[in-house]
Amino acid sequence: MRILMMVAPEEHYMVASVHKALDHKREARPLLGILSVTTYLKNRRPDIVIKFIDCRAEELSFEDVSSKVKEFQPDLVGLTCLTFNYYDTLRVARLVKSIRPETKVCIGGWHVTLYPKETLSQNAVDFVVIGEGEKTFLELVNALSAHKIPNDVHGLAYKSDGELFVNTEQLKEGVIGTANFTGMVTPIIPISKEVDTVSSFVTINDSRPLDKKLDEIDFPDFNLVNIGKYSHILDSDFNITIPIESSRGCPFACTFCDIRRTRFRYRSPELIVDELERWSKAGINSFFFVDDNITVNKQRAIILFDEIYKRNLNIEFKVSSRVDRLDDEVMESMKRAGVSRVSVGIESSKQKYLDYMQKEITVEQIEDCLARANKTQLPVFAFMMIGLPGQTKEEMFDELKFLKRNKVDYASFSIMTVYPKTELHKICLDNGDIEIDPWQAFAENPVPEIQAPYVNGNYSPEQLKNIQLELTRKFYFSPRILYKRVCEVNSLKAFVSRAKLALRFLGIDSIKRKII
Ligand code: B12
Ligand code: SF4
Repeated sequence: MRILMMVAPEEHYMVASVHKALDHKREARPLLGILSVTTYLKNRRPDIVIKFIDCRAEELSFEDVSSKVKEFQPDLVGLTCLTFNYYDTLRVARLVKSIRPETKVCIGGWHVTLYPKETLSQNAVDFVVIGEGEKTFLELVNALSAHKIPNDVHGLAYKSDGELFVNTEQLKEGVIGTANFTGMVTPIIPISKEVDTVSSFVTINDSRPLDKKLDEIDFPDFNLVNIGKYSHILDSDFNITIPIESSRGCPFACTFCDIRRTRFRYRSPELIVDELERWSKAGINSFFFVDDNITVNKQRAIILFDEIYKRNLNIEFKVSSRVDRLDDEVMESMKRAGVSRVSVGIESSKQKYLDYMQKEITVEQIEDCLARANKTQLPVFAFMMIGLPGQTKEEMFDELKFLKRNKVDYASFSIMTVYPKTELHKICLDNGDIEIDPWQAFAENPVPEIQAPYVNGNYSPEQLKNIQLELTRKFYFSPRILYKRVCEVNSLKAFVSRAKLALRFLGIDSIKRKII
């Protein structure tokens, strides 16, 4: 059996919470989800020929995909999909089928987890993996290579003889809190031009509990990708940064977030540090923890950071947390271990907006946390939110003063965006802020360009994006921040990249492109 795992080329870029000039190519990280699924499979089925291509990082086009498929002749293609690359992912699926109709196509990732039925309604898709994919994909491959119908593979949705089956392994386990499956056999109505004309049915099997610990899941094998192709615009020396996952899930309730109220599970600290040590011995000393909230369990986090410190690895790494999970003890252990940046969702300096988002924190807690981070000399990246319901331009600009007053080192200003099937999405549909659900329409009938819905009410999407750009420029071009960033530049490569970023922020590179 020959399996091709792929990240689709990025041709259509959906504008969500970040202006294109700020977001596009700002951050190229190896995608842990599909890498993790591939590694898990590779380690258990060495008999299978597996190829991995990240078209985004390799800057491959759809024509390149065609050649690769013709050359490799895969029996199964695995694709990863967020809502933002659904359109391009489906294009790859259709391309594969047009070249080799007998090849099976399986898609996993957040978007299809939220919309399995709609995704399977597309002709070119044979299987959808719902939620975490390592075990489900292995079982699917085992079934296919044994020529069996994968009807006992939990977490899998598929078409078979014109029928559509959904095995909802993880739906009831809180991986996606918005699941509304009932356990009954439910006919679904054809929904788009792409839909199969045969009648389709959904079958739901019993759910299977998620593993409490993540230790059974192998760390992704980065030898599958060309690691030199990835970088982050804010990485100080533009050395290779490896993403690493120490936990999954977050019990908090922020309404805009998909991870809201999902069960927190983690890897053993020793195994995580073994992995860091392995990479540091190979010459890599920069890491980015993708955990939604690494300090959900403070004791576990301290054990992890202390273990890193004890092993004297001489590494630096970035983490994400919440202001209410960062007490002095946690911050000191972070600092000792080598945390170079801690990202926190501050979102707003106004209590009414924090409450609206159900952040469950107060402005006082934020200020206290920032003061202590300063004392510990722990650089903070503040995730700020603008475009909140009814928020005025003045209020948005007030956030700059707040960040300056609290000596914040890095910040981004996302426009509040209603992401699919989040609590915010539900609220907006219930109270009529959104009359026709754009995400449902997109899931059923994806179009190349779509503007994700905003909630502000005072300003148009264009105006909000301009405010966002202005805020970002004002923040990063303030003398205080400029000085800090210049001090960080320690190589020519870093200087050139920073200069390019600065030009992009100022809109100068787009003017140059227009002239050319
Ligand atoms: C790190 C991260 C980023 C990084 C890297 C992106 C990346 N895709 O890794 C950066 C900072 C660049 C980023 C950017 C954005 N992100 Co982001 N990000 C994350 C985060 C925190 C972790 C991703 C991760 O590595 N998870 C760990 C891996 C192991 O899990 P996984 O990716 O889900 O993969 C598992 C399954 O999905 C499945 N699976 C995945 N692919 C495949 C493929 C196959 C074949 C199979 C079988 C299974 C399978 O199996 C995997 C293993 O169990 C997630 C939240 C989260 N916890 O997932 C948000 C998340 C994915 N991001 C999100 C959003 C909204 C964004 C942005 C739009 C934000 C913005 N500023 O505009 C941009 C979009 C960028 C883009 N153009 O795609 C949303 C996505 C919602 C959606 N409907 O698609 C999430 C879920 C967070 C949220 N807001 O709720 N993000
Ligand atoms: S704390 Fe972070 S990960 Fe948890 S629900 Fe809020 S935004 Fe999502």
